[in-house]
Amino acid sequence: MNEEPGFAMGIPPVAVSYGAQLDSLMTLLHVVMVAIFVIWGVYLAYCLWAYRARPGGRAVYHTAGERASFIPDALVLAFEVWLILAFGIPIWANLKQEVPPVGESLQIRLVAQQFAWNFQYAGPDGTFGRRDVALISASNAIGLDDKDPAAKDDVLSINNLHVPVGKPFTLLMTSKDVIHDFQVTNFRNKQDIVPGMTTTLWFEPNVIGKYEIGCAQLCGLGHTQMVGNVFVEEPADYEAWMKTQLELKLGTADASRVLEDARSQASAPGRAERTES
Ligand SMILES: [Cu+2]
Repeated sequence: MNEEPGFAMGIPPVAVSYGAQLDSLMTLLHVVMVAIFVIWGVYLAYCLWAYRARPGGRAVYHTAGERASFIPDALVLAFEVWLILAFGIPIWANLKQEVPPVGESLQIRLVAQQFAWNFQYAGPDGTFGRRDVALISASNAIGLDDKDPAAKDDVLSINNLHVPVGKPFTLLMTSKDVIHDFQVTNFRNKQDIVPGMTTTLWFEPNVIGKYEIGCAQLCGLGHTQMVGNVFVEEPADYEAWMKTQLELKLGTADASRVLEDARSQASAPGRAERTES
C-alpha cells in the first residue's frame, strides 16, 4: 500500500482509467480560457488608450454594422461546438453510458446515511442478500435480512471500500435519509445518491493506494465528517481482506466452506451469471 498520494498542481493525482482523458480536457479548457481572457484584456486596454478623452475631441456615435465583430464570436462558438462534439459527448458517454457489464465489473452496493457510507459486498456467492427497511436498526444499518441464504456471506464495511486494482467496479447507490453524493477526487467522478432510487457510478482504479471519499452534497450538520477511504489493492490483498471479513462474520470454518463452495461453483459448467437481486 502506498503512502497518501501527493498533490500535483492542487489536484490529487489521478487513479482511475478515464482520469487522464478528463484531466486533459480540463487543461485544454483552462489554457484556452486564459488565452481568451488575455486577448480580450489586451484589446480592452488598447481601446481605452486609443479612444481616450482628448481636448477638443468629440465622441462619434455609430451603430455596429461591420461583420468584423462577428469573427471572434464565430470562432468562440466554433471552438465550443468542437469541445462538445469532440470531448464532452464522448467522455460523458464513457462515464455514464458505457457502464461495464455486470459480469465484468465487481458490483458493490452503497447505502449512504447521515453521516456514513455503508458498503455491501455480495460475497463469494455473487448474490446480494435481501434488504428490508423494516429491519434497519442500530446494529443493522442497511436492514440486511439474515434469513435470506444469499445474505449469509455478504460482507459489510462502513466507510472503508476495498477494491482490486485494474478491475472495474460499479457502485449501486441509495440513501436512507437525504441526498448525499459519492466523490473521490482521485477518481474524477461523482454522483448524487438519492433516497428511493438507485444511482450508479463505475470506476476502474489503476493505481494502488488509499484515497479519500467525501460527500459532495451538503447533507446536514455532520456533512464534513462524512468521509471514508477507498483502498485500491493488489487482487491478492483484496481477496485476503475479503477472506478476513468473512472469517470475522462466520468464523474460520464456515468462511472457508463458503469460499470453497464458491470456487467449486465457479469451475462448474453452466454457472449462473453474477446477479444483482
Ligand atoms: Cu452526505
